Amino acid sequence: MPKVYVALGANLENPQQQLTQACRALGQLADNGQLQVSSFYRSTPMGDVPQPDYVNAVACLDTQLAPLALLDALQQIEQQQGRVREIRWGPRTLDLDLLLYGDAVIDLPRLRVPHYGLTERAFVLVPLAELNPKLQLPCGTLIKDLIDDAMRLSLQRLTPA
Ligand code: PH2
Ligand code: MG
Ligand code: MG
Repeated sequence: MPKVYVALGANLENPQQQLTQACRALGQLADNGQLQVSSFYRSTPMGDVPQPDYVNAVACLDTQLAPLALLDALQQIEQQQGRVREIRWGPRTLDLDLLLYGDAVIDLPRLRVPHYGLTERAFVLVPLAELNPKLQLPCGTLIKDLIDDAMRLSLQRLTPA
């Protein structure tokens, strides 16, 4: 069964609580009910839209859902938590991005895996490496080799509430 990694991000309406609630919903998608979750990290917004800081994390689960069925389920959780689709890279109550689906490489109009931004984003790479220091991309690159000190310093690890 494939191990999948999902990025979580929120910057509206109590972001930490949004992530905690999303983790409960993600746990229900896991085949064995087990979900591994990284620390939560505060990060400054990427992109040009002025908006509040984000809280970001990564979760890992085993699931029998096929990639597009999983994407549907993630979008349903976003909607349950009040996600309104508006400005690209604008503020949001919850963003769930499918980062990795086992070793699969997927290039569909609705879904690209590995996620296109994965290799450049500190708020994705650092929590991924925290969950699994040996994690590799399908091409064989080690996630931890993509992380530098500036990336680590750009994030503030939050202590559990
Ligand atoms: N998500 C965005 C836009 N900018 N910045 C941070 N720090 N974290 C995010 O998750 C994020 C962002 C749109 O998905
Ligand atoms: Mg998204
Ligand atoms: Mg995103």
